[in-house]
Amino acid sequence: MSKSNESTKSMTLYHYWRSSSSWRVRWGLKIKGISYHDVPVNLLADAQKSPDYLKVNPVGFVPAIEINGKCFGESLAILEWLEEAHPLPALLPKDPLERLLVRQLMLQIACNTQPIQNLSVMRRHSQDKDEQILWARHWITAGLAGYEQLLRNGNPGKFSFGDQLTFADLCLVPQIYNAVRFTINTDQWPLLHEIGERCLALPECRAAHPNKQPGAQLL
Ligand SMILES: N[C@@H](CCC(=O)N[C@@H](CS)C(=O)NCC(=O)O)C(=O)O
Repeated sequence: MSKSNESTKSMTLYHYWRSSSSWRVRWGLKIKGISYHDVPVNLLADAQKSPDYLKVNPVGFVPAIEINGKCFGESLAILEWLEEAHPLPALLPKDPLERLLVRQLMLQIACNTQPIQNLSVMRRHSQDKDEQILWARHWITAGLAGYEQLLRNGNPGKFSFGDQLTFADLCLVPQIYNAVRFTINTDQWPLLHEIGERCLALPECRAAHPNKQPGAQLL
């Protein structure tokens, strides 16, 4: 692998406007001030499983990023690369135990919540739309309730970790958006709800918002 802090000559982000994993990466890129070319991948048309897209990401998920001609998937791996290659502004605290706490929050969303409610899992669970919605609501509710408890036990401030915006918030806000899509009332979790509102006021978060993306259909 080449030096992590090499200048990034060209970057292309393959993403879907309403994908929460895509929003994490868009937001991270905007915080770090990195511009990229957009390639929208329409999940509703199953474009993520097309032969052309599978050459970009063989596991058939968005997002994926092409950096200097090489393609990579997995939103958290991309964010970790971003932090190493472009350290400022920092999205992780310095202290290892504090990093552990932030990563625990991040993974509560990215491992324990989002994967169970993504499109392919919902479709595999049931072909019936109402069943799919019940399934998604169940797992999002469990995931966010857990996040709220982790916040209570942790160190919440303006954001999920004190007053520093971190990877945890980059995962939380898109998941809140998904919760709202599935008509879950997020003010039952006051800490994460307020953090989410605060994040949505940040320009980089808004610029990465689904409605601002190419291919967005305002429903
Ligand atoms: N672990 C992957 C998950 C990516 C993922 O689940 N992406 C969703 C959209 S948020 C997707 O591509 N779904 C398509 C499908 O389920 O077929 C990551 O973090 O990048």
